[in-house]
Amino acid sequence: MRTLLLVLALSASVAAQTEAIRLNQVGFYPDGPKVAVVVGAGEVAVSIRPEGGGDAVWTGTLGPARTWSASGETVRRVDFSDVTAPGTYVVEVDGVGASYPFEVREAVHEQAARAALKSFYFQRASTDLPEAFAGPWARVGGHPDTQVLVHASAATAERPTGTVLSAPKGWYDAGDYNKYIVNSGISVGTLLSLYEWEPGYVTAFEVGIPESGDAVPDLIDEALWNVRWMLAMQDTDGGVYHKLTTANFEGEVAPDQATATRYVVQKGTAATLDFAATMAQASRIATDFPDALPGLADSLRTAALDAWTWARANPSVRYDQGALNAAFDPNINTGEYGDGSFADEFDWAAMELYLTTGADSFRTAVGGFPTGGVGLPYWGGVRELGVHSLLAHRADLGPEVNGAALEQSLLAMADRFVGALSSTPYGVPMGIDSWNFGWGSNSVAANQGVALLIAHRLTGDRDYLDAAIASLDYLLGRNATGYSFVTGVGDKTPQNPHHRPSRALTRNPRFYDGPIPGLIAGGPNPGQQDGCAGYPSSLPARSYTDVWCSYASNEVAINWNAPLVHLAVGIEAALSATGGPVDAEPGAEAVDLGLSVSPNPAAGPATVRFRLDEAGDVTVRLVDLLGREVRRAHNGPLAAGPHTVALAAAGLPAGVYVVHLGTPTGAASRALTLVR
Ligand code: G3I
Ligand code: 9MR
Repeated sequence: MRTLLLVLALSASVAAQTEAIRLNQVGFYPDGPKVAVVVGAGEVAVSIRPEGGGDAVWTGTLGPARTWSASGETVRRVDFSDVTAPGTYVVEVDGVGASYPFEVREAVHEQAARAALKSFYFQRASTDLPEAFAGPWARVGGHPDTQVLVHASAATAERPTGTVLSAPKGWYDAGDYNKYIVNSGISVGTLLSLYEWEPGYVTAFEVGIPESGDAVPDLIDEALWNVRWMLAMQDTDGGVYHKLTTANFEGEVAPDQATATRYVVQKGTAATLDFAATMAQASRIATDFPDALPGLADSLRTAALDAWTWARANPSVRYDQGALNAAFDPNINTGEYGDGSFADEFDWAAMELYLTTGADSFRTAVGGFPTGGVGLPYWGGVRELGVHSLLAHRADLGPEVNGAALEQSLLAMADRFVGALSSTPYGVPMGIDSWNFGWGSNSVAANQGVALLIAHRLTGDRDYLDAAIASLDYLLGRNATGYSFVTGVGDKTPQNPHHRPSRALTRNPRFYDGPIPGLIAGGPNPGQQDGCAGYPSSLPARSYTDVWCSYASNEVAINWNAPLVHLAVGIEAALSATGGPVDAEPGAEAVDLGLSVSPNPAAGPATVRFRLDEAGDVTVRLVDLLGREVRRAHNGPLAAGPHTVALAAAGLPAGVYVVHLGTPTGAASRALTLVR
């Protein structure tokens, strides 16, 4: 009997890990909501235990069974928000198993937020990414974009077909290497909006990019990388080219190997207005940094006004790739971002220009700003971006703008999302409307969270913030796929995103450290337009597959990552006790390649192996994504030959780190992902 009890006690503390328990794989705030969803269990007992065993710190019972038609699952929820003591825990469900370990602590999403913003650095075109900033994902630059041809569809007397333009920099749109103005607009706008709402926190938020430490916040520096490219996409008449693109998608190769001719193609009303809005907003923000960004605010404002003037004269020029290909060669077969309704683009541009210039003529030009109907933004529906800007500046609005009505409309939507926390099986806003699951559905979840954050900022009401956290919980694991959709963030994360730079790294004969971190996959999409084999289900909430070929569910894109940044950074900002990130020290250090690290130590030290060709002083350090040292495993002389060094990782927050090895003859780095 004693033996049996002992066995039971032991087995209780080593319950097998199961994917049937879905929860935010990163963790929870001490005073925040904490919910897990369990698939296929009865009304059984639940306990929260320290990782690695030990006495339960909380016990309870699973809630009532509920069926989600979007996933075809019957699930039960458990709310363990009463667990407030910082630590690393698992959820154990009787007869089901144990969850992935998760943390309870302040600033629990700070690393995830950093990774999400840093991913934009990894999307930069026209530049080397040195190891000092890119660690094991370093690469030589591609796409200088200094010899871009004017496509026949964009030809003018001043710039005839074949004219050579220079339009370097910018971010790659997604898993492909093209640069699209329409999608750039919403992405930059979403990031800049975060700065306008949270200037204090964002100013102190560093992510280890070449500009870190300058007088401009990293988020603004990063956005300007794309803005400076956008400026070059404006034709001399004020109109803006729809995109800078190859004729066809490039192969599965690294940027420097993707060398097909690049074109700027037809100007269009949507691109020109998205450009006008973005430049107007960026101009407003640039005035905060007159010394660091001399003259930029004026240049951006002029560009915005010229674009506005062009769009007013050309109010319905659609980018229709089929029509374009019927008329011009070479045919263009890359992403379309086609959109035939321009009222929302006019509104967005007018709202940003109104805020930036103070001139009421922009408002009257669109017949007055709408006062209701606030929904969620997406690349083809951008009015909300302007609404968010108006609300961010509501204290300065003139009587001609009905900010109160816009606020009420946004709050009405946010209230519905809050209602979803109790009314839906997973307790998340995502899926509240059936259209939520489409191509890039994770951006819907992220944008729901952003809307909730704005509601929280407007009212101070904690319910909105908790619902925004639920949206982040969805993205980081409390969903019907069991994935945390952000590369390198969580335990079960996308390994094969449709992302050419990551894909190309898998071909690196020396090593592969996993996909570039901080990128969010598109997510469940029952359209399954890629026709890939291997989708686990055709049900909306489960139509996701982590394979390269699944560009309809597993691609990444800047307009999906931008609301993730806004959501994760925004939550951290809202809950920051100090008004700034916990760790704000910038820094990065140059290194080369070449060592091995034991993968993903769940607990205990990581094992670092390397070989020295000659004796000398050696450092083995663990740094975070900013290049900041968080652990030092060795610092001193070592003999020539093979070495094994233990690197203590206990106590560090989960996330992506880099092991740096410094030797007299060279340096090396490898990724180390800590999961808990
Ligand atoms: O607007 C209709 C809606 O009326 C209809 O009810 C719904 C039902 O399917 O479809 C809606 O259209 C969808 C459209 O996006 C707008 O949301 C299309 O089905 C859907 O196929 C389309 O997907 C877009 C995809 O390109 C294909 O064009 C994605 O939004 C867009 O994010 C994606 O973008 C690509 C770029 O073209 C190229 N670079 C990568 C990027 C990400 O995959
Ligand atoms: O790689 C492309 C991806 O970036 C796009 O979002 C997607 C839809 O336009 O298309 C992908 O390219 C595929 C092409 O459309 C069809 N042949 C296979 C390509 C992926 O390898």
